[in-house]
Amino acid sequence: MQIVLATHNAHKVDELRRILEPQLPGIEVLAYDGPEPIEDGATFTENALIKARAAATHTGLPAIADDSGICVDVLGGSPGIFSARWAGPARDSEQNLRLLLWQISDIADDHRGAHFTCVAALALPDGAERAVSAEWPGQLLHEPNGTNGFGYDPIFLPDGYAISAAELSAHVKNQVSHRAMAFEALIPVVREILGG
Ligand code: ITT
Repeated sequence: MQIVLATHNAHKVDELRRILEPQLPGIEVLAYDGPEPIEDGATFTENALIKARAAATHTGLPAIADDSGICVDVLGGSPGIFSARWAGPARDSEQNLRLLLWQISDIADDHRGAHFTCVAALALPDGAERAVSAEWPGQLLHEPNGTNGFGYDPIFLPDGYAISAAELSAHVKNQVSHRAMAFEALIPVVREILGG
């Protein structure tokens, strides 16, 4: 049995393979290089389902997608679904991170709460679909630290840790992150529907 990973983000592909493959031994996880749909949903769930549906329709295979981002309390939940293009359509991670740091530069430590959100979605070519969501709480640092991970990891201090998400090993991040938790919840659904 095969399943398509409906993302064009190489970092997500890497994390998702590490999360999924040990738990879905009978299922071959394929990368997706088909057309990217317009992510014009108003929520993480809508966007995750848009991506999963597009890949399932294009490939004729079951597809799973991730829509994720960082939500900052003092910014009312932004960047949220706009995390990948916060500083503009170039989707430059470094510029996104710098803009966010600048926007909260005068905010004190006790008001720098934030969380990552991930919605994991499964869509089948026959139209069946499911989506589950998870959050990873923490706070934003004042300067980037660490080189692991991607995106906003260098400025995210997860609750319960004294180091940034970019200083965690891939092994640890993939056990505790928003992505790990959302896909942990989706895996039984995948197993139930596809067997594996
Ligand atoms: P696809 O739509 O092709 O999956 P994308 O990167 O555009 O790739 P999203 O629209 O879901 O995906 O945007 C996710 C952005 O949120 C991502 O580019 C990062 O900026 C941020 N993000 C999500 N998960 C993250 C993580 O684990 N660590 C750091 N930043 C993360």
